[in-house]
Amino acid sequence: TPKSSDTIVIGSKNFSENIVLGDMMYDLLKAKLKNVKIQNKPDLASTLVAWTSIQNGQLDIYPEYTGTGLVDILKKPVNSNTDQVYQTVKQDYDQQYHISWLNPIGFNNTYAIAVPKAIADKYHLKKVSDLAAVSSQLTFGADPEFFTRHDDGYPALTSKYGLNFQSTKQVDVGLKYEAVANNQFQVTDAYSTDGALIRYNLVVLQDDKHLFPPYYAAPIVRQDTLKAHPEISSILNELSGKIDNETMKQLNYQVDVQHKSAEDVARQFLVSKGLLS
Ligand code: PBE
Repeated sequence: TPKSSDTIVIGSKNFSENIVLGDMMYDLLKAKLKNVKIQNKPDLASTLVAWTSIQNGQLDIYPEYTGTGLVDILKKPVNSNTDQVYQTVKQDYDQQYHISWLNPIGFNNTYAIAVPKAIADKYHLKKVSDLAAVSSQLTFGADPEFFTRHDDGYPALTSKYGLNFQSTKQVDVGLKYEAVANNQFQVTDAYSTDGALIRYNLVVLQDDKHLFPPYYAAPIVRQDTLKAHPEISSILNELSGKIDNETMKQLNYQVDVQHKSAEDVARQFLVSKGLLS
């Protein structure tokens, strides 16, 4: 069902960081955009659901990542130049989809291939390419989206690095680290800003063949929504430059490891930065 046109709907994907960012955008717009109804739709099933929803107007805004836009949505080749990736997604979304990329928030949440420290030590793993010699003895586990992302997910990982895992396992994104800790699998796709990386003693292997592009987060907004409410740009661009990699990891840690609510973590952060009273 389409939303009513006088409501601005913010969405987020199904992991804590994206939910926290969506909550921040919701709080900021609710406080600063007067006389407009703002609705929050957190925890959508996947990138594809968020993307489909913003295209058809069920969502107005959600936090997206430059590399995801480049490779997963636009199907363009991987590029490691941060500015070029941002300029490409900004221009192509603008022209092809009438969706605007606002300014980058400041951190890069890249996919990363991770193993428990004990596994890294046992098999002498430092780089992803080190896995080639031992992958047939190991199980790879990931959230469902990683298996379906053709150019920056499992298919690309295994073909680019010549990996042939003994088996694979899919788990809910929120249960991944517990599953590694319980040895249900030994190799996984981490997100580089995951707070749980701190908690679970995992080693991130170096992406030595440059499979992954940069993934800087930014709000994306439908242009018809921006036209009706131009203040949205300046309000949401207040987040720009406020969250670096380490800060985002700490915020994720509060949600995923300390089990604080995403809403509280988002609001407390905005208040601490003077963006919300
Ligand atoms: N990421 C890295 C992905 C998942 C992990 C945050 C860039 C994304 O949501 O697009």
